[in-house]
Amino acid sequence: MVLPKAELHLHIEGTLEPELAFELAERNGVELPWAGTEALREAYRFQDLQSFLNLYYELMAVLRTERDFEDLADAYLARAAAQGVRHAEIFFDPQAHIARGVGMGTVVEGLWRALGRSRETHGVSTRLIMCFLRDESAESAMATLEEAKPYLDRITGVGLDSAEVGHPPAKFRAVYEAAAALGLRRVAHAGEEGPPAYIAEALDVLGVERIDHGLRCMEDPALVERLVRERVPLTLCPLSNVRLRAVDTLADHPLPAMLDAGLMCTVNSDDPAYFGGYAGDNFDAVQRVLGLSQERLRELARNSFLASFLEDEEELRAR
Ligand code: ES4
Ligand code: ZN
Repeated sequence: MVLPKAELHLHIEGTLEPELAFELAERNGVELPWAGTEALREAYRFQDLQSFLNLYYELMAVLRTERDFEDLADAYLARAAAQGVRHAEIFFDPQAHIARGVGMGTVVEGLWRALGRSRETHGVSTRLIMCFLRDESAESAMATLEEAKPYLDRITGVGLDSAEVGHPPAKFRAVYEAAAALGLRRVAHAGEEGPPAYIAEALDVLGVERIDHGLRCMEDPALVERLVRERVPLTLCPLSNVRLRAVDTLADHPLPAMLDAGLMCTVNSDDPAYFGGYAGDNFDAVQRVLGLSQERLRELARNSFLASFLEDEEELRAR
């Protein structure tokens, strides 16, 4: 049986499969430096977060029109639904598009064409979370928040992603304060490649409600104790951690220890086109390789709804 689940850590640009990338390249007259889908898939051998991000930003060149973003989101939602996803909280990176001359309106309206009808077409409810690129300036993040103001009825929250090390959460204090004042929910990537201190800083300085990844909390027992006590959800992405070499192999993943410690873990896919699997594939992998019990898997699925931004009534319907 496929477990009903919510996906809470998913970059929509990271769902761009090579086949769709080539289709969009053709449609938009964009030249790609790979001979074909096979050659592109072979380029998906990453050393770390940065080597992945370089390819991830390069391939975005094929996303140009509202229809491109609609097609991207529709393809993701169909795949997610087939793997038991009933609710998806979807990240997007507006600065990466604005820098290429593709405006906030094109991105949000395009994504919304798919998201707005997703309950009917795919049986998946959705939320949109706008991420700031932490390797860009705080001023750029603030300008991006300003540009998003006409679309706030479609944007539930803000997040923080891209290259982590050297870009601590506190850099974005003012923009998160402004986002909170606008009624936006707050999450941030922390403790993927960055140190455990970034996790505490995201909670204390940015006021986030969830930590994306948070894997490296395990290096700091006092921090683990705090995360357990405060029931801070962590959106873990096991297959991503293997591909970006945050862990050596899936068998070395700390998920079982994290659950045993009492942490509120969820399992998600991050950038499924690049990391070899969607939400259900991540669940299957941790069951198979880490030997998680049915009870643990049900706990992970339950946590995903509890940690979501669904309202109570919607949450019950989704399950
Ligand atoms: C990302 Cl895995 C990961 N980490 C940080 N930023 C990202 N953007 C897309 N995927
Ligand atoms: Zn991520």
